[in-house]
This record gives sequence, structure tokens and C-alpha cells, in this order.
Amino acid sequence: MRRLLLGIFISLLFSACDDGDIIVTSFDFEDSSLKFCSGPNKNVIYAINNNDVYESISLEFSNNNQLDVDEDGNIIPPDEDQVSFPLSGSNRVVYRIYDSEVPNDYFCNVVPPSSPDVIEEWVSGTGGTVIINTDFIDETATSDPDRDGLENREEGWNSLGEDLQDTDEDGIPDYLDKDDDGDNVPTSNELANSANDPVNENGYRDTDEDGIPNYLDNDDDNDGVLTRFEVEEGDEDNPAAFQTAQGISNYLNQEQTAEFQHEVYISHDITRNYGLQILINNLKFEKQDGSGESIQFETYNLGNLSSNSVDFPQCPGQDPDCSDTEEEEETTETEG
Ligand SMILES: [Ca+2]
Ligand SMILES: [Ca+2]
Ligand SMILES: [Ca+2]
Ligand SMILES: [Ca+2]
Repeated sequence: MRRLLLGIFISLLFSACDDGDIIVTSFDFEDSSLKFCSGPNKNVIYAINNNDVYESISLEFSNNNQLDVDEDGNIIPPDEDQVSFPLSGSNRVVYRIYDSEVPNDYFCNVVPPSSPDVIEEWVSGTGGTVIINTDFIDETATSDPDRDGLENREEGWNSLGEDLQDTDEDGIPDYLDKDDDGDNVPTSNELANSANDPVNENGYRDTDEDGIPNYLDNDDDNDGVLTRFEVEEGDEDNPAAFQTAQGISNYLNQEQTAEFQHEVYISHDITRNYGLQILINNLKFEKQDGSGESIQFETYNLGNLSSNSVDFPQCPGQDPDCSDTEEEEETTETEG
């Protein structure tokens, strides 16, 4: 409501109100988080309010715009920090008041629902611009975007994104790297102390007691053979599976020094969480009852939409098998 009133004041102060009377309508969506759905002909970002009054606000936009939708119907966050597109015939903001409760699946139905009835409707005119600001929401001290069991603050993260810790120097900072020491044993498997191995001062497994925890140690048993090479040919990405002595993997056994050199790396792909802030500049709502009434906002904050568990591919710098050109070639082959 505060935003709406501010918008009205701005309109009164800075623009000539020659479009008719201004009516204060409830636009109170402050407690609603935005939702998204993809319908047969359009995409809709919307909020529904069933408290006090039955109302909705929705941004409808065509399927051919700058926002892409994946096969599961989720918005793919744009690569750019900000994208914008104009409000026009197929891109519009609609505010409605209804005669009864609005169901959660009201939008994006193939067959439009017969109830509730719309008793008041405001639709955006032309001239407005949709602004979408995208940012990660897993860039906080206590997030764990690589899901290795360590929070960002334990992996050398900082809010400036400068001088980030990258233990294995593969170009992927530790807070996004699920194998921090690049030894092909995931960090999540190197923290736990399944045997009665020694631990370092922070309680993390430190098999060779050199003070470097296994998840940051590329030679866990300190036998001079890198963990990633204590494997069998054909099973290069699984050091844990290579056991020539009973019950203990060679990479944790100082007595076993069989070595097989290779250039295989485990997948470093992760998923990340994004927040999309939706703003409308120069939004002009026109009441759809022929009265000519309108409301103008210089900047209307529609709200925030989150997009979670979005695929985030990563390639270790040393890995010859997943460079960008390789991926493009593979894509072309699949399509051809
Ligand atoms: Ca790294
Ligand atoms: Ca990590
Ligand atoms: Ca590791
Ligand atoms: Ca070793």
C-alpha cells in the first residue's frame, strides 16, 4: 500500500493528471512472493492475495521474450544481470479484484477457470518497461552452493568476490568447488571420519596428520603418489574403489604406491539459486470499465521471484574434456 500511495503522490506531483479521477485501490501484495507459470500462449509472473480482498497482480509476457523457460517450466535466469522488454499488446500487467477466493492454479490454465468472477480490472497501457534484475541468492556467509557440507564462510568466500580461495587452482573457487583439492574424491566424502583416522584442529579427517585436512590434501596418505593417481585404469574417477590391501583404499594407505596417471576429472557441475527482482518503469494502469480512470507509477516494484536448483555447469581448468568448444561441438552433433 505504501508503494501505491507513493506512486500516486509522484503522479500528482510530476505529471498532469488529465486521464480522469484517481481511485485508491488495494494493491497490497507486500506479504506475497511472486510465482511463475507457463501457459499455452504466454508466461505469467503473478501474486494472489486472498486476505481482506480477493485480488491478483500479474505480468503476462509472450513466450518469445528475453526470459527463457526450461523443459520443467522454470524460468532460466538470464546471463545478463539485467534484462528489459517493453509493455505492449502481449506483454502486460493486469490487476484484478474478484468476487470470491482465487485458487492457486488460477493462472496458466488451458481452459480459463469460470470462477471467480472478475469485478474490477486494470490493465497496463503502452509505454512501460519491464526491468528484471537477476542475482544469486546463495552468495551469503552461511550458504553452501556446492553442497559439500561446508558453508561459504568456511571456504574462503567473501562478499566482494575478490581473492577467493581456490585450493586446487582449477579456476573454480572453493565455495563453488565440490572437489576442493582436485583429487577426484568429493569434499563431502573427505570430511567424514569413517575410520578412526586422526583429525585436524577443526575436527576434519587428516589421515597423514600433516595438519592439512583430507579435503584440501591432494596426497591424503603422504606416500608421494597423488590421490587422483591411486586408481585403476578404467576407473580413474574413483580412488575410493581401488584397494589392493584388505578393506582400505590405496589413497589412504601409505604402504600402497601403485600409480596410474590420467587426465580424468569428476564432474564439477552444481546447481544454484537465483532471485529475480521485477520492476515496471512508467507503468500506467487503465481501468477496464470505460471510465478512463488511470493510475501511474514511475517505478512499480512487482516483487521478487526465486528460481532454485538451476543447473550451473563448471569445468576445472585442467580438464581437457569439458572446455566450452567441446560442449558446443557436442551440442551441434546432437542437433544435427
Ligand atoms: Ca577449485
Ligand atoms: Ca567446496
Ligand atoms: Ca577432494
Ligand atoms: Ca597418496
